[in-house]
Amino acid sequence: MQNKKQGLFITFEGADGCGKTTQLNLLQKYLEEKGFEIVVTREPGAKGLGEEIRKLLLHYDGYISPKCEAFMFLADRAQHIDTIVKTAVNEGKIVLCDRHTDSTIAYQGYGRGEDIEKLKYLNNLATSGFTPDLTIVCDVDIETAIKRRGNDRDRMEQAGKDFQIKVQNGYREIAKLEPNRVKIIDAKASVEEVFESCKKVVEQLIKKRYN
Ligand code: T5A
Repeated sequence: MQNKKQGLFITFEGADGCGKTTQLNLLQKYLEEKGFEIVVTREPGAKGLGEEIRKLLLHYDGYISPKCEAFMFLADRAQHIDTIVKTAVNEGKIVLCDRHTDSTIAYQGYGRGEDIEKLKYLNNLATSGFTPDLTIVCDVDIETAIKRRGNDRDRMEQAGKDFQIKVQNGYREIAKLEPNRVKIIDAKASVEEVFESCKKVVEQLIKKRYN
């Protein structure tokens, strides 16, 4: 069924609490049942050194400058792509990644106000140009996302509602600029309904790649 020579790299994105991790987990189960070999991973902090960077990014109890924050996400990404993602995709696996380059553009660029073109350049440097085949952005109004998130807030989630709105608008801009790769999914509906939309875009990609 799956051509062992060709894997896929699918990323999930969206503002905090949008429901992307739930969708990623459902997709993993769905694709495994179809016989695909799946690797689930995340940024920041897939494992090892990345986990240490994640602890600092999300729980460091002091000031982190916006540029330092950006470089820490990028450092994690460079390690993650080189040690986990590229290998798995080259082995023919489907990699499902919770957040990737678009998070840096949406959060550090649109959210924190860092220069977007420079961030794109740095993303490219960190990944050596290795780009997702598909990016699913779970789009939900920020009030709903905040409710879904609950009260336990990490350092990034403490940035506030206005910040999350900028992030969400950032994702919408990214999708406009790269409509072939980036698909916006309406994530306000029930988990099952949202999954139907995810499945649709993933099946289109799989059909193109493996049939
Ligand atoms: N970051 C990351 C950057 O600033 N720059 C970068 O370059 C990168 C890579 C990562 C933080 O780092 C930032 C972004 C983030 O702020 P994280 O711990 O990975 O932090 O947190 P999040 O990515 O925000 O992920 P979460 O797991 O907290 O939220 P999700 O994935 O959006 O949501 P999920 O699926 O866990 O669902 C949240 C709750 O909602 C429910 C779920 O059951 C769950 O309780 N839910 C729904 N309820 C009703 N209807 C639905 N359709 C629902 N879908 C989910």
